[in-house]
Amino acid sequence: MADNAHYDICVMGLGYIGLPTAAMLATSGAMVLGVDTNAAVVDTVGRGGIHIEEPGLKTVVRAAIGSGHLRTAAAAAPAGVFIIAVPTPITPDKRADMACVVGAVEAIVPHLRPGNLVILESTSPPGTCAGLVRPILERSGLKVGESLHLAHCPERVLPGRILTELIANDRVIGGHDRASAEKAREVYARFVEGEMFLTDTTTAEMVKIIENTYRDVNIALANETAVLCEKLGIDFWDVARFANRHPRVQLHHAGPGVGGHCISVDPWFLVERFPADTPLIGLARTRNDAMPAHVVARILEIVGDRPNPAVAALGLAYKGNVDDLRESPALEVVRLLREKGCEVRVNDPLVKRAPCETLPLEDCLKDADCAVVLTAHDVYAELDPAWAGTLMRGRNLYDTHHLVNPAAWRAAGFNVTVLGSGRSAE
Ligand code: SAJ
Repeated sequence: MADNAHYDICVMGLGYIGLPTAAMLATSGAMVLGVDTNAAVVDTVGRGGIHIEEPGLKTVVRAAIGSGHLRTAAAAAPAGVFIIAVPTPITPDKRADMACVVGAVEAIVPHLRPGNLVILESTSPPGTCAGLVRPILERSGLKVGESLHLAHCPERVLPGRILTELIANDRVIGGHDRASAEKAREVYARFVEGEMFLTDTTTAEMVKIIENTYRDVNIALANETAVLCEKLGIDFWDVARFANRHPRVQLHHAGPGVGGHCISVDPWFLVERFPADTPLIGLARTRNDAMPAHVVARILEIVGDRPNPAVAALGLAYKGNVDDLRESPALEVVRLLREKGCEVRVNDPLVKRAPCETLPLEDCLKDADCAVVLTAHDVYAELDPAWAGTLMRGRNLYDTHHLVNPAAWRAAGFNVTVLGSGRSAE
């Protein structure tokens, strides 16, 4: 197929969602064009490589490229279906930054033909399809609901399990009209084994945002409970374990804060639009954003009055076993520690491009007064306390994820502090 030929599906954005989706569609037999504004991504993927870490992704992409069903390009081309999977970050003043969505929609307008279907996958504030996407699409002269179909089908996959969840998870498909929703369902039926629920675009947009807001509010409750348990001299992890034996209670995990490009971002889309009606959602965000400062205060207590204490920061990624740094609370902890005069050495074996220097584990731990588990990577759960003890100056471990086995570390002579636990060492 020549590069300007007609594709079945054109996927705009080859990131965490667009790339696996494009590869799955190509695997199902569709002719897919993957488009990205980053030339390096176009090149890497075009050669069958990947630019993000995700279990199983490399195999699927390599096969899709090898079969000729997936091609990449820097610009859109005519296709039957356009899927937009570009980022929707927040601006520093906590507003949805829709520039990438607008750019992607504008880029497909010249290629639109009667009967085309446009699917927005990017997480977007409720009303985006109707109020932002539709007017841009109609610059083509086509009318949504008549000669053009429009749907919102938010992704719901968990980084680290993307390929499995892409296939297994249920999908909510919001159509501008019934025909749009049904056409979109046909596209996802190529690889989705979960159930598909059809609705309107604004409902689908709200469903996605509220899923992540539900998590954020519940994590805020867990974090607040953890702080209370520290003050009460009891253990949050016991409280959560026992409370969760109640059939209708599911207390989330406390931790150093909420990261990632989803849960810590999406609730702001509601607060921005309805500030007077979202006191709970806004407060939950503030509660979670306050956790890095709480962690830093605890570290300063642990190292006491030692001048310029050396802290080994174990982990930078926003959650365990991923390489993603976006909105990571670990970055904020490191920044605040440095601001307080600590000498911070950082380790993260998964992160390839960090905004600060990262060191091998041995160099990170060497002469540290306190080691802090900031990301729940498996490698830290398996860390040998005896070995760490031979390297460090002080025998202090602060675990912000309840990850390590405290008994093993205490047996190796460590003073172990766990976030949420107000118990003194047993
Ligand atoms: N976290 C806690 N306590 C918890 C759970 C998570 O502190 O009990 C923290 C994590 O450490 C991390 C952050 O929250 O910093 C988010 O991690 P996560 O694994 O819960 O979620 P994400 O951001 O990786 O992916 C979420 C998922 N949404 C839901 O579970 C409702 C995923 O299904 C979405 O597709 C994704 O957001 C997205 O793209 O919106």
